[in-house]
Amino acid sequence: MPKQSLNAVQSSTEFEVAGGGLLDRRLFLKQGMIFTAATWGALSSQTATAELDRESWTKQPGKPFSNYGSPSDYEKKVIRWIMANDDAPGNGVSWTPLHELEGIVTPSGLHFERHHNGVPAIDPERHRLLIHGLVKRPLTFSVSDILQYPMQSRLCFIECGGNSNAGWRSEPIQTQVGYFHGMASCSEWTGVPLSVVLQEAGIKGRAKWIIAEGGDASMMNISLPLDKALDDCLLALYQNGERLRAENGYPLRLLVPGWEGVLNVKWLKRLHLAAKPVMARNETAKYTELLPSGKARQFSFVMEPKSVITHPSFGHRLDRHGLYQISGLAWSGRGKIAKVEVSADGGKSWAEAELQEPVLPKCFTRFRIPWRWQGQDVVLKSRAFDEAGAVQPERAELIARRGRHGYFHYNAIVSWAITEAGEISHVYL
Ligand SMILES: Nc1nc2c(c(=O)[nH]1)N[C@H]1C(S)=C(S)[C@@H](COP(=O)(O)O)O[C@H]1N2
Ligand SMILES: [Mo]
Repeated sequence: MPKQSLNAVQSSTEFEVAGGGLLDRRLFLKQGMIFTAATWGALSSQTATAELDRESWTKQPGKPFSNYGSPSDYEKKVIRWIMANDDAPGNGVSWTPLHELEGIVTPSGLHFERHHNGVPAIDPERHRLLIHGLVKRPLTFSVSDILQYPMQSRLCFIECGGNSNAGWRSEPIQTQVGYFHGMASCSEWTGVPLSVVLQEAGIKGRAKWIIAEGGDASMMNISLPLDKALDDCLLALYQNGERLRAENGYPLRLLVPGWEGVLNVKWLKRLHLAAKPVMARNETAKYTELLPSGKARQFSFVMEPKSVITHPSFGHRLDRHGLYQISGLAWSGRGKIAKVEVSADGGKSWAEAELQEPVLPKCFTRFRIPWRWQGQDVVLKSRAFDEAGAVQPERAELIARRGRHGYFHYNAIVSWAITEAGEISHVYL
């Protein structure tokens, strides 16, 4: 491995960002991940092998095999935070701890949950999916019927339309990224294209919508435009290689890539083809947005581009000066992330981050950029651009467009202020 001295790297590729330390993605592009300890400064300490050899785990046989693995005992603090109704504990949310995770895949046990009336204990042998309404042949499928069709996998995010809604508050919420933006998770989903089973039922010409209904005690239903159903929706059976988790829709859920979470009906039991939307609770009273004009925006399905720096972020503390790797997540319901820019001076100047492969449509994308902190006050921000040309807005722009009475679809730029002491808070800038 070629040794890069810090000064050589610095003089050839870094540039100063006004007041904000040094940000430069070319450090990564040119040298790849070939950073030596010298590049980063002394982050490691020398541990004598003899010392390690005295640890108990090197002396006794370890635990036997397990039929199903679980995280290390030292990682038990990495959990979903639950916010549920005291009187109806199955109604609420649990959040993905995005600030504790890396890469783009959400471990299945940490996928966020949004249930309206708890997690049903569905016996897959007895579950059925009915397709009826404006079809030539109403059909009923068992789960084993659906398992026989050719399948496809795709990595994609699911994000609740209510994710990040704390951003609408007049004061910036002080909480970890996961409990602010963690109603979004990303998995590899495998299942049967919805178009295949719809074609088998035969779609009548007047059909324009599909009313999808879940088999839980909330009987949640929602209207999905037929065009989207035929485009890229899946009847998902597997999540990250194993059958769906009960919380995420076992044995069958609808996957509606890039569109708001509520359309991804879990425990799917019915698809009713219709000429018009059903005007369900979740597309009238909820998941609509009151605009400054006094009119409400309805059927605002697509999740607009969003990004957030997860490291460093609220709850972390910078305890040394020197090089850091800023890391974060970006995603867009319109397609691939085209670019993420990072600012270390509150948005005066921006540098382009490296996008880690794979960069997939409607999927979490990990961005990274090296940054040198010299101990000054800084404000870190990231902004996402997608391939459809949409750009993540500043908060003031979003409010100018949408007003102050919003609750859903908040996707403004997030700012982290870092003090000289290395403390991080959420600010509006
Ligand atoms: N049957 C049913 N489907 C449902 C829900 C529900 O309560 N019941 N919640 C919806 C909402 S609002 C969201 S955001 C997503 C959440 O999916 P997840 O719990 O797998 O993260 O599921 C949707 N599908
Ligand atoms: Mo949701």
